[in-house]
Amino acid sequence: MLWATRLARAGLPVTLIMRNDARLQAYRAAQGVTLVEGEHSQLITLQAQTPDTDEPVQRLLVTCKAYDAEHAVAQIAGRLTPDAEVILLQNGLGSQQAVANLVPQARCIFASSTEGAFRQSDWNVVFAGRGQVWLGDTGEAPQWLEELERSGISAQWSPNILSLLWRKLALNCAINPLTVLHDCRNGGLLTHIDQVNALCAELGILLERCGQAEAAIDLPAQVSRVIQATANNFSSMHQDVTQGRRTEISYLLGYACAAAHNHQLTVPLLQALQQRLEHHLKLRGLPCN
Ligand code: KPL
Repeated sequence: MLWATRLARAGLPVTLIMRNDARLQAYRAAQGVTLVEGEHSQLITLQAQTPDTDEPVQRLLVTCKAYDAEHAVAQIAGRLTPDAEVILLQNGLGSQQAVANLVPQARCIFASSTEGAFRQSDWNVVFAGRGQVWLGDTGEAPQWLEELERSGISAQWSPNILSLLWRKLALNCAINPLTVLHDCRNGGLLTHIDQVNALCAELGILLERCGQAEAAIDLPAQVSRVIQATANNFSSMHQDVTQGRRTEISYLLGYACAAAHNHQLTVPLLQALQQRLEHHLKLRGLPCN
């Protein structure tokens, strides 16, 4: 919603693809999406449809959770034009590759964002923190990058997007599960910093083994900086668990442990963390994947 409202406000054509007909009807009743920026709020009306609409899609922005991405794209796959671009904004790793395998004819662009937003209610999004978006694949930057800038989305092309995604994954593995297990805000981890640093050391070895040595540089220092900068926030995984939602564990810790296994690397701390987290989720009746 944060992207759609800003693109539409800049005069670019945007269509929302809703999960199903019930969501489409709910959206129509709201008459648009409200974007809240500080004191200012604006109702923006966007075209909307369901996946089964018979209309070609040239550029698809996928913004759902990592575990929903493959299914969401599968519903649209038949509508993609031969020169389609699919921009993937999922957390962690694994879902992007699954989508790329599903639509090999499309240009799949991976993205990572530090922008902050939350939904105040359905169809009402609060722009909580300005940030940066990195997009990339192995090719040249597309022309439309300029359209993002024009819409107020600060975007940068990164030919090495995988390195950024690995680094973000490592950071999330070092912070998010511990905030759940210690039931604390990110800043609460300052009292468990030895545990965080030990995880960073293991993650650094894993990154190097996976050919991502650059993503391992100064990892403990960066993790520490992020903990301090977001000390008052609850991590996304902590929020998922408190609100009884499925977490993205398979695309974070699960992905890291599987990568270690594929490289015959033992990661006892990450494995123990994954087991403790799975146990914690099971006790709360939440899925472990
Ligand atoms: O990305 C985050 C998350 O919560 O998923 C951090 C950076 C840890 C901030 O909370």
